[in-house]
Amino acid sequence: MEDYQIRKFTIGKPLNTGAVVMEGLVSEDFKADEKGCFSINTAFGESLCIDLTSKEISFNMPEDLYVYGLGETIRGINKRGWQYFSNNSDEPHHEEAKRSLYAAHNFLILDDGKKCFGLFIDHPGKVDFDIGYTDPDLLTIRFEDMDFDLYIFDGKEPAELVKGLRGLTGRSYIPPKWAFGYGQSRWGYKTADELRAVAKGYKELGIPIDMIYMDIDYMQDFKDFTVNPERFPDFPAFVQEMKDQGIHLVPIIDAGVKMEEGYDVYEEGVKNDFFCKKEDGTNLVAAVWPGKVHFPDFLNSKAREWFGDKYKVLTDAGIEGFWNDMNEPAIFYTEDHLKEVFAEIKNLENKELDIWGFFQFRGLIETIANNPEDYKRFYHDFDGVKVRHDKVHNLYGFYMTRAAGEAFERNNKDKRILMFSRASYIGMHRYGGVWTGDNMSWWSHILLNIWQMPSLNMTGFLYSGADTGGFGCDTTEDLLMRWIQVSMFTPLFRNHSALGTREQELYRFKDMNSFKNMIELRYALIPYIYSEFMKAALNDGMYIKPLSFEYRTDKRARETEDQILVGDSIMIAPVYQQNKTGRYVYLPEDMKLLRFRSYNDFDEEELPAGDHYINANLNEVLVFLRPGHILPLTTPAQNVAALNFRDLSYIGYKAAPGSFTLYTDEG
Ligand code: MIG
Repeated sequence: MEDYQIRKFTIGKPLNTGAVVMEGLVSEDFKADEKGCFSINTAFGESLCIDLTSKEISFNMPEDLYVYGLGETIRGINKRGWQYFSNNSDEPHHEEAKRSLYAAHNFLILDDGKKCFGLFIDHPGKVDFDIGYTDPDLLTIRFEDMDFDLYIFDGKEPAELVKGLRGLTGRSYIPPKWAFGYGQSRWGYKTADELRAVAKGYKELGIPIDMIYMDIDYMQDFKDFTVNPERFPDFPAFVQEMKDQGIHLVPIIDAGVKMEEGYDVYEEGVKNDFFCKKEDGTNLVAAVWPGKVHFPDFLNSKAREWFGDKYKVLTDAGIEGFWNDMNEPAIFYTEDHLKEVFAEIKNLENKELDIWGFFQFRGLIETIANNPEDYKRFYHDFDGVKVRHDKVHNLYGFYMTRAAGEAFERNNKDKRILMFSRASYIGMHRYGGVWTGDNMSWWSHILLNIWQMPSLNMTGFLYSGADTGGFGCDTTEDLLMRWIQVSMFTPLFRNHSALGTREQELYRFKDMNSFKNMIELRYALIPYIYSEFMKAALNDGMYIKPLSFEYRTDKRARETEDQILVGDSIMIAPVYQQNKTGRYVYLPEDMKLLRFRSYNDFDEEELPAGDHYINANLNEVLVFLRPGHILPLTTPAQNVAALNFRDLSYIGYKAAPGSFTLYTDEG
């Protein structure tokens, strides 16, 4: 008997998105009144109203209600007080004014500290979550089409509702063990020699590293599944050379396929009708990195199988991990819209541009990328059903990653392959993780990273992390150090930055010794991190939790969103502001402070529950051990494969021996 119950309500005629794997759930009967409304009973009474006429779901939020969920979004852990759109967007400005990022994670938990329920809306189009934006006390969920499956989760605790979602949508993706190591990435590495130099930079200092990422410049003219032969003369040999140093190369794959005669992926796709089509049946012509592209129709299972098998080109060369990018899909422009824009510009050419003309003119150029109208110009063959893209927009990244995941199951049976994606939808968590996209080297984005992690964990995306050090803008040494002190606890730990920004490989900075200490500490913690991650994955739990999930009735704990629980044993309280050598920390119970300077240099101090100002110099990380718990540590090594998972040392706090269960496997 599970600790949760799930009820299903089918509204209209929803498409099967593939999010749900649980079988045998039948929709409950409901009867709408003459106005087209009906209500669903929840822990809060007959409280959830479905209005089929105005196409919305509403719920009156009591004053002390917390709203969790939505996975990868902006703003805090409690989502109350803003409006969020599930509308996967290539959005490089992760500002609090925005409404969408790259993902659609339509899961909410409503909790007043005593009772709770959860809901998952399985709808692949745009969904508007107005969580006290229009009316501070009202949750309103709006749709363009009233075709969706609504799942209600009943349980006593938020964690049970999370479990329910996983029971419904399947177990979380598990990466290879080496994917818990540290990775260096940068948009701009072009040649094998440049990648060798990165490896050397780390090796010379003895800083552990498991991965170096290959961004779009490894390809020949940005063509998927090609490797530039001049820059990588013998690619398989190079992959092996890196592996001999304990480093995995992880290439990027983009959604768009370059249109070019003689390019096999293009030609096969055209021949077999595997690309997305316009109303008139011709292939949509869009533009992304390679210039003009077609978009593979990942929603068509035959196209999916074909595209998935292409990853073999790289796995045959020894590659064991990938990141899928631009799969919202991002569109620089479509050929059709560009024509319209040029025609309108011609029109304006001989006119005097008054202020409105000027805005119109500027708007023409500004809106060519990711234009909402462009997403209505093409169609999918969703296994026999023709659907306009915007109706299933949020599935595209999921199905691209599914293509890869299903192919790995076929072609790389007994092996785990690293896979994470930019765009996602619930259900994709079975096939890969996510990274949180193009953040900035801003202090506020460290905090955003802290907020996103528990929310992503709620929606099943356990293997996740942010571009450490910040993607856009110039980083600084202190920002990178503080960010590492957060990312060293996230399963995906990758330093990544954009072309044209300050280089941020660790060996470029002054206090390399502290960087080395931090990375070594990560490696010393990997037996713990891996153990806690695996337990969360196998038990449908969470690896990173908000304090409120554990200390549910403690109002202060609920409102503390800049401290998070990592696994069962520890809480972290990162410093995320510049020029600070400490911070206030709220302890919901007595805890033992571990102030780490390195894996073997740390202070221990027992602290009573309550508020404390805790010092933390730039080279110090604050970890709080919970009573009755144990933190295992190993001796760091140059990569995960060389780590000792057996001879561990243990730090305990009021814990009996045996209060920690270590999980390990061959990875
Ligand atoms: O339009 O491949 O989010 O991580 O470095 C930019 C280049 C395309 C966006 C990804 C980023 C990556 C970049 N890509």
